[in-house]
Amino acid sequence: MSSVLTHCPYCALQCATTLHPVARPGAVEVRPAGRGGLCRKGWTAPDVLTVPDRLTTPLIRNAAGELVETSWDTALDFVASRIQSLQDTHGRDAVAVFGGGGLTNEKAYALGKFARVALKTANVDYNGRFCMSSAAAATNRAFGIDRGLPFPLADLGGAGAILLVGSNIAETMPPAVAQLQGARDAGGLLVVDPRLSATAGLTADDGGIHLQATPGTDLALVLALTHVVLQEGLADTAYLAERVDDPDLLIRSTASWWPERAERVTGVPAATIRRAARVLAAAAPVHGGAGAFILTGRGAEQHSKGTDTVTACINLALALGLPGRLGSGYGCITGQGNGQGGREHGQKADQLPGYRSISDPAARAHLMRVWGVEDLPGPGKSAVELINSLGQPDGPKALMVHGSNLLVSAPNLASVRERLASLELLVVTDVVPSETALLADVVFPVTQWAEEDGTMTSLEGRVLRRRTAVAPPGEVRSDLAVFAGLAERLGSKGFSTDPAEVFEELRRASAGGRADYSGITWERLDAGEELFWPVPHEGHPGTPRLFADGFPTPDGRARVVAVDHRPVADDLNAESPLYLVTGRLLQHYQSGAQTRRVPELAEAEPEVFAELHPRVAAQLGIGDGRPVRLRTARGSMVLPARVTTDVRPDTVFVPFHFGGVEAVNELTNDVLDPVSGMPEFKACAVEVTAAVLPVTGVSA
Ligand SMILES: Nc1nc2c(c(=O)[nH]1)N[C@H]1C(S)=C(S)[C@@H](COP(=O)(O)OP(=O)(O)OC[C@H]3O[C@@H](n4cnc5c(=O)[nH]c(N)nc54)[C@H](O)[C@@H]3O)O[C@H]1N2
Ligand SMILES: Nc1nc2c(c(=O)[nH]1)N[C@H]1C(S)=C(S)[C@@H](COP(=O)(O)OP(=O)(O)OC[C@H]3O[C@@H](n4cnc5c(=O)[nH]c(N)nc54)[C@H](O)[C@@H]3O)O[C@H]1N2
Ligand code: SF4
Ligand SMILES: [Mo]
Repeated sequence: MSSVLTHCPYCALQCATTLHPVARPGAVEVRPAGRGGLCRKGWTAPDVLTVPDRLTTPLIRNAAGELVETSWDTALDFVASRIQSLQDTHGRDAVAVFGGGGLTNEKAYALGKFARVALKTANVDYNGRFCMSSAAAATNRAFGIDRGLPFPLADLGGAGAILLVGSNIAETMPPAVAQLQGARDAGGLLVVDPRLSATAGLTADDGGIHLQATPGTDLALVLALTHVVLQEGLADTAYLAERVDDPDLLIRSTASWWPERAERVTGVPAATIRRAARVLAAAAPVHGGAGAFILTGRGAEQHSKGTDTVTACINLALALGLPGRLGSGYGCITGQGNGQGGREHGQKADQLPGYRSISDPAARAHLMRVWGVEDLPGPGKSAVELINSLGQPDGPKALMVHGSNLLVSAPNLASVRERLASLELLVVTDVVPSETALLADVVFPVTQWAEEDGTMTSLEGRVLRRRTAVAPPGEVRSDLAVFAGLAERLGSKGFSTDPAEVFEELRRASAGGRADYSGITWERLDAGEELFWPVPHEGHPGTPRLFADGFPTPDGRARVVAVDHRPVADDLNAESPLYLVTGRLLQHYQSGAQTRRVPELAEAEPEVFAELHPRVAAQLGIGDGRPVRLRTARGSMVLPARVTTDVRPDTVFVPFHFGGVEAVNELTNDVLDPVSGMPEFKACAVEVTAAVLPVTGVSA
């Protein structure tokens, strides 16, 4: 076998790799195929193909309560008959489907179609709701479209200033740090993070600015930055007059956020706020600068006000005249491998393929034609609402999970556990026995990246080919086989197990939609064409940059939405005087289901820990490595302290990649952003005490 050109399985950067054959069955060797190289996760990704506990046959729970091996036919027959009887008794919506942003476009599309056409249920949503949904909601309402980066990533390289709000790309997308170099050289890297993250650390040598704001106060900070821009006459008034619907609203909504007021809320000195605003403005095209970008990550977005915080960032970008200008703009740094494509083709509760709205009669009519059906369900519940409804009197009695490890990554796990336990049927499709799979009644084993063909859409809206390099082990099949096998048994036709066929159907389904893939073919991609959606016909070159000639809103202007600061929902109180903040480590990916199984990564970061400031450690009378107990309104856990001046004294940071008693989501708040349905993963009040227990991660 010769080498195969494909992409890394993990994050939305989708670094290009070549896979090379090795002697061991099912194994490959990886080499970088792009300019940026790979991070440690990318280098070690092949290990996941051959982990000792890889799922290789379907599993079914026997009378003794154990998961035992079974055949595909037995498992599919069982699941189909349970679905049938639950739907006969409780109605169509009694079955729910939960998808993932790591699935290929073909899998994600087939999942949404399976839910709407074969199950005829409204209850479908996915883990992207935990990820970039607040940015999606904000960009949809401001620009009329949601493509994470509406420009190629490489455009960042030429910028004179980049404001990163709650993004730690030095750990979460290491090869992308190269794109910050221009801004760093110009002293224009501005990072908002309550921690001196690896990314915030980059500002130190280069004259950039780390704005170490109190958790949950980005909205106030960005309102103040915008205030300074407007008050100091730094705004792009011609742009505002031409391209923005209501410039006065922008001025009114930021008028009361003078920097001294923001300093009291955020802890960032007023002088620093003024300096940051001036650095950013100086790089804007209106002042003849090299270009300026504002980028948001999960630190800004995973809050009950995440949509409004992103809106404030967009308003600041509009004030400076950035969106739609070559070499400038606003973007959201999408996270999951197919976080972008996964949100375009119908896994989302309110959405049909091509980023169409399920409530739009014309969109519904189009999909009914493509799918050959007479009716479609309406919008369903967003992820956390869906989870909270499981097993309730009016809620779903069965859940199918594809590509998410909810028992680690969903907020307020005590509640998630209770809801999953109340189900009559839990079906999990995965590549490894994740924490969630181990709870299932039926488990289907599926192909992963190097074992399958398909497409992924990167954070910049570029569609990429995933290619097969090795045969999957044992009885492993694609998620497509689960959908097709069940659809057939439920009496639905038109579900292919061939990803190339599914993509052809996706092209037709997306045609005319906002995310139009109809002009993309695997042949074009295989010929090396760089295609950014929309690509409305086969002769179309694709759309690397959006908004050059206007915004896809009714009048072509960007919408200003007035927003204001509000505190985190579960704010500090006498008993819980610190903020608990969660996030990522370089070595682990998401729930850790994959990376905790890679020896090199597991050795580098073997267990959960809590970063605490030395002042907090001194108050507790503890040293580095000693156990502390964290307690929030939802739960408590014991874990070792990592004492560091990198966190604010009012902040405790815990990574979320660990399961069981090490899962920080036992403590997080499942309160939602009212617009996006995003839970408040990033901040809640926590009580920290010295623990007397040994560090075994005991939860109580
Ligand atoms: N190594 C690694 N890389 C990944 C992933 C992974 O799991 N591991 N996952 C991928 C995915 S799906 C995603 S979504 C991306 C996420 O990528 P990022 O958004 O970069 O990741 P996080 O670590 O969740 O959050 C970023 C930063 O937000 C800070 N933060 C916490 N609270 C606040 C706040 O209130 N305000 C501000 N301004 N900052 C705050 C944290 O200290 C953290 O440094 O990464 C992708 N890449
Ligand atoms: N506290 C806290 N919690 C968080 C976050 C945070 O910052 N803090 N971040 C949130 C964010 S941004 C995200 S994206 C979520 C992610 O969290 P999850 O939704 O749990 O995502 P993963 O861990 O990537 O889970 C993917 C699962 O799918 C499996 N898998 C991989 N490929 C396939 C496939 O092709 N088919 C199928 N069926 N399975 C596959 C993997 O083995 C794994 O078990 O976590 C969220 N949770
Ligand atoms: S940055 Fe993301 S895509 Fe690139 S190698 Fe690392 S995990 Fe893979
Ligand atoms: Mo994410």
